[in-house]
Amino acid sequence: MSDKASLQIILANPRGFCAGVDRAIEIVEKALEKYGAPVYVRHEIVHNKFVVNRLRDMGAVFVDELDAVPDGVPVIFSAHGVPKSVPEAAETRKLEYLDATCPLVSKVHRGAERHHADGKHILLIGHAGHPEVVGTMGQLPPGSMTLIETEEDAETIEIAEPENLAFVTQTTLSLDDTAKMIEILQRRFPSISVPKKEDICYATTNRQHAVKLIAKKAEAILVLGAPNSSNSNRLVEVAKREGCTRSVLVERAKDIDWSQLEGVSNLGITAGASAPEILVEEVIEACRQRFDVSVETITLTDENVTFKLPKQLAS
Ligand code: 10D
Ligand code: SF4
Repeated sequence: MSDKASLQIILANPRGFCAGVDRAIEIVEKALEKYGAPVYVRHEIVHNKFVVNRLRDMGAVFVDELDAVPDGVPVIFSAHGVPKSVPEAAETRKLEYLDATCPLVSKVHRGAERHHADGKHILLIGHAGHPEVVGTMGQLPPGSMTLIETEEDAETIEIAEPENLAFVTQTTLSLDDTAKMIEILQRRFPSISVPKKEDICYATTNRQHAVKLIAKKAEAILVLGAPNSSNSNRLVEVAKREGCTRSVLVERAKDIDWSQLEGVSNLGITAGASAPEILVEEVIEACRQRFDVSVETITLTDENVTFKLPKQLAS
């Protein structure tokens, strides 16, 4: 008989890497093989220090802006997307660049361009300052888009030509919050163009639905993810709102405040789209050191999405 307390771990499935993150990381790895180190990457390729440090050890150099990339070396744009001015500047400097923007983010960019070509003003639902929002805004001339961050923004925004309006969203938002904002916009601007399917991606959608399932059973939830990862933060919020108030974001096992788990016998675990599975395994191992652990997985759905590599790297 073990003298450790028992702990039932409930794993959410799907969790962790999405197809856009897999592709972005593979682009850096393949670029290092093709060109040799150093390969420059503008912004964290995905919002996870573990991923970034591993690629840095392989020869990737991470910089905030293109200005920091020396002439003559290849540069990769992160999965979150970039304003049009960035590839334009790379072309002017004759830099070889690879675009690791997730195809589902690029799809939002093209949607915004279509609305603009149709003469519409665009509302972008998203979080100010997030690189995806900066990238999406930067697809069009200044003034073409207005950012909506909250329900209050949706209630109060004044639009010059309300009959000529469309919206797009960041891909990693809370499904529930976004639905509320869209409802307000549709009430206030009945002729707003509504897409067939909103822009929140399949991975964000599945991870939020899956964390809701484990939140029903777990007394506490650990969400593996980085503080600057939008989709990971949304998982914590969703879990809390579903009733699991002891839900926290952790970057790695060493960040767990074990005192917060005192008395917990059912612990949910999930991971944001940029958090590698090895970090989930590390947390389970850390739990095994302290508890008599059993592991159960709750599956919402199995994902089978993959994206092609850019043509420069396709073998
Ligand atoms: O902050 P975030 O959720 O947008 O990005 P992260 O790198 O954490 O996850 C991947 C999601 C991307 C690239 C946006 F679609
Ligand atoms: Fe693409 Fe969605 Fe993953 Fe973002 S979270 S990289 S949009 S699949």
